[in-house]
Formats: sequence, C-alpha cells, structure tokens
Amino acid sequence: MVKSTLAKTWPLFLTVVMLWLKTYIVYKTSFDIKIESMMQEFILFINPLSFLLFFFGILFVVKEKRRIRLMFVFSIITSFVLYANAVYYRFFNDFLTIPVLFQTSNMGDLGNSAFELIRVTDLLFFVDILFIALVLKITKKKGQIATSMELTKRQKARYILIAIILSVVNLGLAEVERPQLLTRTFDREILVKNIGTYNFHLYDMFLQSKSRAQRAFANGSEFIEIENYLKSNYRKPNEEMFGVAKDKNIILISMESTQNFVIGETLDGEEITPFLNDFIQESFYFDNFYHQTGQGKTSDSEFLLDNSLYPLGRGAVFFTHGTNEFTATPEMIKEYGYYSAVLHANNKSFWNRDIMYQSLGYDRFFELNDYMITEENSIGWGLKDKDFFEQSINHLKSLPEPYYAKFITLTNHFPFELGEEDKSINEYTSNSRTLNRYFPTVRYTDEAIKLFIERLKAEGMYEDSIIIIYGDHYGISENHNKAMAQFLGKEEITPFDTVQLQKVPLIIHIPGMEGKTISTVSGQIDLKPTILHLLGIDTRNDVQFGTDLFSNGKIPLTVLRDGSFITSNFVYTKSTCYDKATGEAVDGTSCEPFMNKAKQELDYSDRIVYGDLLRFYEGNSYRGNN
Ligand code: GP9
Ligand code: MN
Repeated sequence: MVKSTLAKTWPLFLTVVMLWLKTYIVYKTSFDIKIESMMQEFILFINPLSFLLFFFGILFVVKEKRRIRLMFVFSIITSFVLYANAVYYRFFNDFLTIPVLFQTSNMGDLGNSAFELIRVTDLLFFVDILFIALVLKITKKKGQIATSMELTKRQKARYILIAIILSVVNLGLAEVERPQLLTRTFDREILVKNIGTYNFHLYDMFLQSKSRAQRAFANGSEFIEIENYLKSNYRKPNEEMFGVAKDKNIILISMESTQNFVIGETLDGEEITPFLNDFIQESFYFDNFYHQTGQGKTSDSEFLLDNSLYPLGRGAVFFTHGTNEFTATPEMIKEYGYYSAVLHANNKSFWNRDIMYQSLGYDRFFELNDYMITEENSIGWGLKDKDFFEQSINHLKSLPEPYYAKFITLTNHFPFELGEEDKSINEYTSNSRTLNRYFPTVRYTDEAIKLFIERLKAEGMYEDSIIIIYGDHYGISENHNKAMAQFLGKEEITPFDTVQLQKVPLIIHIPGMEGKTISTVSGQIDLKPTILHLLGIDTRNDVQFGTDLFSNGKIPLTVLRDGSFITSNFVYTKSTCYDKATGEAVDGTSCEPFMNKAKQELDYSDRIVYGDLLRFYEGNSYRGNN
C-alpha cells in the first residue's frame, strides 16, 4: 500500500522530505533556538512536517497536469519564506511577522544594511529545488516517470489522516512543554520552537485578523479593570524632585544602538565613552535601566518614552496603530505651554514617523529635508551625528520656549560604518566584524554629544535645560555572542547574560543638582511619568504602565517585550528563573510572584493599543466611569 502510494507520488515525497530536512538544518544553523531537552529537540525536528503535508496536500485537488509545476511553485514559496526569515534573523534575531512585511516605506532606506546581510552561500537555501528538478529531468529521459501523482480516495484519506495525527502530536507535545502556548506567549522563539516556522506564520495571520477585529469590538468598559490595575501601580512622586524642571526645556537624546556595557568600559586601555563617563558624574545615572523594544526598534523606544505603554509583541506600533488616539507627553504638556519637536535626519516616513508624530501631538518634525546633507557629511544611514547636532542648534534656537525636543542619533547604526578620519578608538578584534566596528561608532556618538553639549553651553542654552540621554535598544544581537563573550571575558553568553545585555544607559542631567547613580530596576516605560513629575505635572489619573524613577517605593519589576522580566534579585527569561547574584538558574518559585504581573502588564497594554481604548479616555477620567 505504502509502496504503491510512493511509487505514484515520489516526486512529492522527495520534495516534502527535502524541505523538511532543510527546514531543520536551517533551524540549527541560521537560528539560535535554545534547546533544553531531548523532547524539545524532537518537537523542533517534527514541527515542519505537518504543515508541509497539509500544504502540499493541496496538489491532490488540482488538475493532474498542473501538479508538478505547482509543486515547484509551493517549494519555492516555502523555501523563500524560510530564507527571508533567515536573513531577517541575521540582524534582528527574530522571526518575520506580517506587520513587518508591510513596513514597505522602511525598505527603500535600508540600503547597505540589507546587503550586508546577504551572502553568496545563501544559494544553498534553494539547492533542493534544483536537485529535484534534475532528478525529474533524468527520470523523464529514462521514461521512468510517473508524475500524475494520482491517489485513490483511500490513499488520500490516509494522507490527510497522517497529517492530522502529526499536527495533534506536535501540538500536544508542545502544550505539555509550554502550557497556554498560543494564548500567553510573547516570545516568538518559543512559538517557532514548538509549532515550527510555517505554522507560526499561519498563527501570525490569525493574530493579524484578530487585531483588526479587536478595535471594532472594543468599548470603554474594558477600561475599568485596567484602571484598577494602573491605580494600584501608581507611586507618589518624590517631593524633592517634583517640579524641579518646571518650565525648563527638556532635551532628549536617543542614542542609536547604545548598550550600557560600553559605559565606563575600555578598549585597548582607552575609554569607549569618555564624555558620557564624565557627564554621568554630574547627572543622575541609572545603571539598571532596560530597553523594552520589540520589532519596531527605535520607533518602539519612542513609543515607550512618549506614552509609557508597551510597544506591540509583533510589528511596529508606529506602523500598525499610527492613527490611534494617544495621550502622549507632547500632547499633554501643550497645556502647560510646552512646544514639542523631534529632530532626526532621516526620511520623514521611516517608521511612519510623519503620521505617528501627529498622533502623539508633536508640533514640529525636523527631518531629512531640514538638513544640509552632502557626501562628505554622510556615512552609513545618513548625516553624521556631529553634523546633525551642529546643524540642529539653529533648529533648536528657532523653537518657542519652553520646549520638549527629542534628538535621534544615527551614526551608531548597524553595519556601524565610519570613515577612518572619524575613528578615534580602535576596532575590536574578534570573529564578529559587527562587534569590532561597534566601538569606533559608539565613540563617535559620544564625541558628537560632547560637541552638542559644548554648543549648548556656548549658546547659553545649557542651564535652562534638563538633558535626558538614553539608549534606544541593543546594537549587538545574539548572533555575536561568541565575540561578545570574548569582549566581556566570559566563557559564554547565557540567556541570563542576554537579558543583562538589554540594559541601555539612562542619564538625566538637571542643572544645579549633583550627580548620583541610581540602581533601581527600571525601563523605558518609566520615562514618561519621571519627566512629567520633574515638570511638576500630576500623573495619578494617567494611563501609564511606568513609575517615576525618583519615586520611593517603585515596584522593582521591569518587563521586556518578549515576556522576560527583571526584579531586584531575579531574571526570568526563556521559561527559566535566574538568580541575579550568581547568574545561575534557580527554582521557578523565586520568579513566581512576578510571573502573572509581568504577563498582565503586557496584556493590558496590548488591549489598550489593539482596542484603541484611549479614544474612550477623556482628560483625567474614562468616559462612563466618573
Ligand atoms: C531610522 C533610525 C534607525 O530613522 O531611527 O532605526 P532602527 O533601525 O534603529 O529602528
Ligand atoms: Mn535604533
């Protein structure tokens, strides 16, 4: 029976088996999926198969003569999906989602960054298709081919049955490994590990349509539960700090890809960030501050900063929900006489900024066209940071005061290109070109900020301004773990270390106040209430998930977008609880008390964004809930 089925359909089975094995090989070579047991390895191994059987099963319902051609089309589509994920993973350490594919206005600007990610050996991704074409050709010549691939009803039924059984076994094992896999998982790696990359894309399509429906069916009453949660999270401002920045200008500097590990660190005996190291001495420096961004990278960090809401688990909220109603800082502080602006020398539509900034209430966006850009003053992604700040001074001077101005730097962006004349620190030596080149560009941004601060002083603008400098997200992904371990003098980078590497610098400089290092566990979500309290604005009725960083009694919990979280003593990531003091895995009960709260936060925040719930919020109260 099996024999006769195979005799009739061997080209199909050859294709499916090769795609299956190829997918598994790609899992093991292109993705960094952490496997903790034989069972997990087994699930990973079988997980592409059920999808492939269903997908190629479609061939049995099309006309005989179309089958072979369609089989190739399917094979190319599947291989391409796999390949696209592999390329995306090389930089983002993440899997593609539908919203990411629709960020087309970003694509054109990626230029060199995208090319850096493509290799000649990538042709191997399609080698099985060539092989099958060749086999078909040879067998056809020899007249041995039986390519009608026609099965009897019984055989078809058996085929479907096998596919169903495989799916059930796969899902069953996955559910045992990871309960509530599909309902409570924010980490795509865990999803792919359990249901496979192809099923993951199907699931992603389901999420896409669900998120559309969510807005349509949302109503204000959902707010009551969320409001209670937010009220219990609220912490009173620190009296000594409340209002210290009243009517002062707020200057925010988002440092591209700058992680905290470079601060205070040296390379070949040279400080990597000499200026920031000094500036920290006269500022508040938060050395336990995490980025909480997802697929929207810089734009997610902006979203966190201005809204104190979490970005989304899939896609960039700047793209997916750019026209939602928000209660962002720029809009809120208008009432207090503030003018708000963003300064960033990139295309205005990148990350959908031009649209989103309107929703956030920004008064002015100084973008590409507001800068003089030449070949000499550009590198990599565009205008070099030093020239950017230099040219920005006049823009800043033109703003009505007080202002809230956000500067977004660019030079320290992957692939970290820099001309020799701008390098004032050596490259590192390791197997990762990316990490090697990171240090000169980080140093360059450090120098650019130094110049900017000097200019502010020279123009007499320094003393009137609160300066807030923060890193937007990681710059060195897990693909460079080996080199990173070498740099940090560690044997390896564990998932615990990876979470620790998500720390980014946060420096708050307030004129007239002395420097201090604050080590409370915190994240970008905390910036908005911190800033508003410094301005002397009450936030007790605001929709915000963060806490003022100067408040006494801040709950020591920071949740990352993939569901990992950090408390005073523990780190939870990839379903494992780690002791911060030792970095060793410990019994899960230590993380248990925060587990639900971490999920709850992400879930509530998502409900607000997907349901566009802020349209039901009026000033300091929710409609219908006074
Ligand atoms: C693009 C810049 C970089 O304008 O903000 O974006 P990123 O790739 O870091 O999200
Ligand atoms: Mn960025």
